Amino acid sequence: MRSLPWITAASRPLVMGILNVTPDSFSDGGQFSATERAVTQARDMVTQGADIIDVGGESTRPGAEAVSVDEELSRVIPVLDRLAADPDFSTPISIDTSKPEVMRAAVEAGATLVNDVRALQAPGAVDVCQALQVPVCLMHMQGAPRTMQANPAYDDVVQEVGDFLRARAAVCEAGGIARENILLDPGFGFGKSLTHNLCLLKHLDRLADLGYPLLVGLSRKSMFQQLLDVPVSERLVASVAAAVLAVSRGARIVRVHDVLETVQAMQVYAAVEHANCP
Ligand code: 7PM
Repeated sequence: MRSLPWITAASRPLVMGILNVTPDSFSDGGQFSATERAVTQARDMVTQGADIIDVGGESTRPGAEAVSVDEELSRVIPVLDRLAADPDFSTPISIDTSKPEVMRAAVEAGATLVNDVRALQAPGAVDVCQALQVPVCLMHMQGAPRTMQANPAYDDVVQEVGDFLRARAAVCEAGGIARENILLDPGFGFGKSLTHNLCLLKHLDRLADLGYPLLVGLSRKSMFQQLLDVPVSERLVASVAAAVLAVSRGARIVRVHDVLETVQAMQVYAAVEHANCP
């Protein structure tokens, strides 16, 4: 994935499968089994139709503690090495990180897209991505993961998220990252109330109008807990519905846990979009 035309040219919105390589999701301990399980899950998601696999070793959940560079590397690099060594695995991989050291090592190990919830604001991150010549996803977050859901506040959430994303894209372009290599993401749930999330989804077309492909992550998020009062295990239907609403308003990539169901929904969406009607 040297640049992004294949995203805008794709016949349907693309589905990015979430691969968390954190002790939270692999609680039986041991790096070996965590790596094995992640590799198996990556293959399963590809079988289910995933277009991209997003590998992440840092938990960015609200309230989460920071992870060291070495710890993050020890989680994600073995997974990338295993997938790179598999001749049957050719699906593009993105690396979900904010650390320049992890970005570089992951791309050297085969990742072809950098997904950063901090929009390359870490010192050196823009330079590393410029040197690596990889596409980058710049996400909006208000505050920091540990505290961002305490009291999110905006005068006009759509305007402010758009202003931030436009400014970060400008910084990246000034730093030598090609405009064609920039994706934007409003960051659902990252320092946003339920109303903020709903307004961003309702007016996502205004963010699409910034002119960069949009990626969105709504899958299983706590906005559905607030809306429906259902646990994580019962948020599939809401997540798929939200993904369809997002692509209908211009999103080009949806980042999800439930790949099979979301791919089917995207096929229905694309069939309607492309229907030849007399
Ligand atoms: C707990 C709560 C664990 C929330 C993980 C999360 C996004 C992302 C994440 C997103 C992009 C999740 C989040 N969310 N990257 N990484 N966009 N680009 O639901 O919305 O996976 S972490």
